[in-house]
Formats: sequence, C-alpha cells, structure tokens
Amino acid sequence: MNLKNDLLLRTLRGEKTERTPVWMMRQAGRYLPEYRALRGKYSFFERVENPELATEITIQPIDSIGVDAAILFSDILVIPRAMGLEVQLIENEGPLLPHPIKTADDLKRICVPDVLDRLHYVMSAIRLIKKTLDGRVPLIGFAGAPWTILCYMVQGKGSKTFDEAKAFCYRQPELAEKLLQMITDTSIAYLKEQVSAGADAIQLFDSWGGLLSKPDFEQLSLKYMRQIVEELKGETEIILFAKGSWYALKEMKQTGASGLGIDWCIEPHMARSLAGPDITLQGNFDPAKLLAPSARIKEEVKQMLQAFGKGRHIANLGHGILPNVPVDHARIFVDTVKEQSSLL
Ligand code: 1CP
Repeated sequence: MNLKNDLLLRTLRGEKTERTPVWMMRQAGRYLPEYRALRGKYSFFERVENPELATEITIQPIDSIGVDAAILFSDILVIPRAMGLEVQLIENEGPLLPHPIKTADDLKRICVPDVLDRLHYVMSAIRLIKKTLDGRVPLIGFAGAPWTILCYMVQGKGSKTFDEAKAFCYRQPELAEKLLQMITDTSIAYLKEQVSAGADAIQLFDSWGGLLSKPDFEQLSLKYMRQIVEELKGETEIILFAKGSWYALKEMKQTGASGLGIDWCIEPHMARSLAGPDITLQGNFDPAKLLAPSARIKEEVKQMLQAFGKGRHIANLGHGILPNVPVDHARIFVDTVKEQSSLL
C-alpha cells in the first residue's frame, strides 16, 4: 500500500523532504485523555493483547496530535513474558517480574519461544493498524534492546541504577552472555515477524544503555544490537535509541542502522560530528520542557531545528513523553516542527 505521508521513511533513507518529520516516543499513552478512558476499563496487558484496543490506542495520537508516524501500542516487556517469565504491570508504579533471573537454574525456566505462537496478537494488531491507517502515516514497530530487557529480567522491576542487573553481568558473565543471546534470538524472530506483518520501520529502545561504560556497552549491548541490525537491515529501516550512550554514536552508526536517537544531554552538532554525515539523527527535545509555557516551547523547538539543520533529522523528544504533559503542549511541539522546518 502506498503511503500518503512517507516523510519519516524518506528521511531515514537520506532522501530530500519538504520538511522535517515529527513523532514522540511513548506518544500512545497516559497523557492522552482518550487513553486514560480505556485504562479505566481494561488492564494493561488486555490493552496490549487485544488487537482492536491496540489499534485504537496506536491511532489516537495520529488523530489528536497530527504526528508523522504511528508507533505500535505494546511494551518491550512482552519479550520476557513470551520467553516464559511472569511480568505484571502495577498501575501507577510500573513493571514487576516476581521471579527474576539470578542463577543458572533460573535460565532453565525460560526459552527462545516460537514468536508466532506466543506473540501472534502483536502481528494481528500490526495488520489491523495498517489496514485502519490506510496509508496515512508509516507504522513503527519496536523492541527493547537486549541489554534493557536483561535489566528488567534480572532486577525484576524498574530502577535508577539497575545495580542487581549489572552485578549479575559482572559476577556471572557467561550466564549474562547466554541470557543476552536468548533475548537477541527472540527479538530477531519477533522483529522479522513485525516487518512481515507490515511494520514500515523498527526502533530498538536501549533505555538503560547509558548506565554502562563504553567498553561495557560494547560487550553487553552493542554486540547484540549489531546482530539484530545485521539480520534486519535489508528488510526495513532501523533506528537505534540508546539513551545516554552518546559515546557510542560512531559505533552504532557502523552497525548499518538508518537512524540514531539522541537525548537532550548531547548537542546536535556534537552528535553529528560523532555519527558522521550520512545517517539520520532523531531527537532531542527534553520531554520536561513540554511543561514550559507555550511561547518557550515554540522558541526552543525553533532552536532545535536550526541546530540539526535541514535534512537527515527526525524531530522527537530525547525520551518518552511524560504523563503530566498537557495535550495542547504536545500539539504545539508538533505544529511548530511542521511550520518551522519548512522554512529551514
Ligand atoms: O497505562 C499505563 O499505566 C501503563 C504505562 C505504559 C505504557 C503506556 C507502559 C508500562 N508501557 C506503555 C506503552 C509503551 N511502552 C510503548 C507504546 C508505544 C508508544 O507510545 O511509544 C512503548 C514504545 C514502550 C516502551 C517501553 N516500555 C520502554 C522503552 C522506552 C522508554 O520509555 O524508555 C520501557 C523502558 C518500558 C518499560 C515500561 N513499561 C511500562 C512502564 C511504566 C515502563 C517503564 C518502567 C521504568 O521506568 O523502569
């Protein structure tokens, strides 16, 4: 099916576009009143596992905010669940994995599953979203990077430091390697199926990459992301977003990804000089700045666009949108990118 708006894909391929495409990480979610209304009626995994609900939530920000891409409503933690680990989502608190991986015996409880069997609902959602979108905008599929998934599988919950996950890797490196490889193999099969079902591009979220030193990032994260990009790059466009891992932009570019996400702690010109000219950069508005007065948001968006310059840029936040952002402010962000980037 032909896309009516393919700005995102053309930008990822390095083609010229009339303006900069814009979307927001975690755009399908809690800051939208339409989403909160559904949240009252269904549990988190009911929303994720029901293709009709997932479709409705995926499309809400397209209708309401006017972003240039949809991102599948799901979660990175469907992977540990599919591998056999229990995952709960506690409302207003976050994920809980009551029986995390700590020992060699624990690894025996999980497997590399048949993804079509365990995650069929994701592919059904992708097919229904593509049909419902009817070519309005591209659909981004996603997975967590293996390192970020390991963090949750070992720590068992969210954390500022993921110290137990890191201790696991430092004390039992062979087990860590085994677990990371199992997650990688599952993710490759999963992402290939997302692409077959109709996802137009893929983003890998390495939310906790920045907790690692550069050599540890190479060993525990990049080594596995590289395998994923290697297996998918002929089939789709891939964006790597490793929050905080600015020190590895050059190495991430060398994987063959089409785009690199950056957060607000690195300036665009610095990211460009590290990554080189022939790759698309995505980001990097501070999500908390959407809480500023609207005039300040407009001004800062203009500055961001100028700093990235024309072409090879996808406007986005430097991490997920916060639940307390007023919907109007999200709209101002998107509208300002649309207006101002056509003037660049
Ligand atoms: O309604 C609710 O209260 C649940 C909140 C929620 C939502 C809306 C969770 C639980 N997941 C999601 C959806 C989600 N998660 C999407 C949907 C598509 C989109 O709009 O972008 C995506 C892409 C994710 C990815 C995700 N989940 C990441 C990576 C991105 C990031 O923000 O760093 C991570 C780390 C998770 C784990 C997770 N799931 C949910 C929460 C609250 C968290 C974060 C927990 C933590 O802080 O450790």
